[in-house]
Amino acid sequence: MDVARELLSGNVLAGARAIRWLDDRDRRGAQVLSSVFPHTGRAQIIGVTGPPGAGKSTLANAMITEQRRRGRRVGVVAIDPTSPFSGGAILGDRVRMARHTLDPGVFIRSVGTRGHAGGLSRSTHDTCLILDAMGYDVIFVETVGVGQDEIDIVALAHTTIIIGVPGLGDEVQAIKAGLMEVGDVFVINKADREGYEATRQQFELMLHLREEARPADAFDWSPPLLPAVATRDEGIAGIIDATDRHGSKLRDSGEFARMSGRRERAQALALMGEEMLRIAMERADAEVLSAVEARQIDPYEAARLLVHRLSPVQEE
Ligand SMILES: Nc1nc2c(ncn2[C@@H]2O[C@H](COP(=O)(O)OP(=O)(O)OP(=O)(O)O)[C@@H](O)[C@H]2O)c(=O)[nH]1
Ligand SMILES: [Mg+2]
Repeated sequence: MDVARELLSGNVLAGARAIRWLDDRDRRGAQVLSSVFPHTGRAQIIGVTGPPGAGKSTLANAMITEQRRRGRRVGVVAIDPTSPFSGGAILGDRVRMARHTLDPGVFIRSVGTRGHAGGLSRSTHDTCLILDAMGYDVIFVETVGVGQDEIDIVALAHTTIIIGVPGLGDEVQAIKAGLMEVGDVFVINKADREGYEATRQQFELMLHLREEARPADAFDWSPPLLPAVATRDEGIAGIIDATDRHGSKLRDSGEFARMSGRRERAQALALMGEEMLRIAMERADAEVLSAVEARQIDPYEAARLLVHRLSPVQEE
């Protein structure tokens, strides 16, 4: 099968194969990506992040339904940071999202690290490009947690939804530490729970402070703060209204294309870094390595010599 052509026409088997090749670093993956790349850059990538158990998957599930109602085809990338020892979370998500698995307008993939450094953001990026080429209008990227990895992954998204829940002081601190800056739409899920009002006030204060600190030349967007009860589908239409508004504003201002461009640039640099490391490791000078092994020179000196002795790389 002509994988590139098939996936452009939306064939999910072709899409899955391309993603697997890219994950496996099979050469055919890069070839497919290069033929479909001109057809990417259209999908709105929406990052969904928040602390463990906040209701990200339940909410994503409800948001898929709402996007489908609005006539859109939806891709979902669920990040599995525990892979290759994937725990119960993704399995639970599969069950939770089961109602969408028979819908040809929805394509759900989970990505793991496969043990490669930087693998998570690379696989996520590749998967998003393939889904984009397959013609999905919206791609949800769900990540667990609130650490630096999540912030990096979220940097991939055009629109970022940050989910908080009532009654967790530490979590609010964690969100404050980094995610407050990158969120475009804030949701307090489990609004049916006790402590909603106090959490809403905390978020409101943080958003207010962020507004005050916003540089005059920054993108003109004030992040809304919305309540939701994902398990009862409450507040979902309002969230999609907000991500739609954000998407339109990005497109109208030209920022959408600029963001996508910056993302590909960052990806190119990251791939260059990986490639250079691989090449350098392969060509490490044996003499220098023996010398350091025999303790004739120290590791710092060895590293300096190893870099120095690298020969220029010829294009293959
Ligand atoms: N009361 C209440 N429970 C909810 C709500 N949304 C989700 N839950 C429940 O919270 C639990 C966790 O929901 P998930 O959607 O798995 O949360 P998650 O953020 O995806 O969890 P991880 O992926 O494990 O981090 C489940 O038992 C949900 O049924 C809500 O709005 N109200
Ligand atoms: Mg989840």
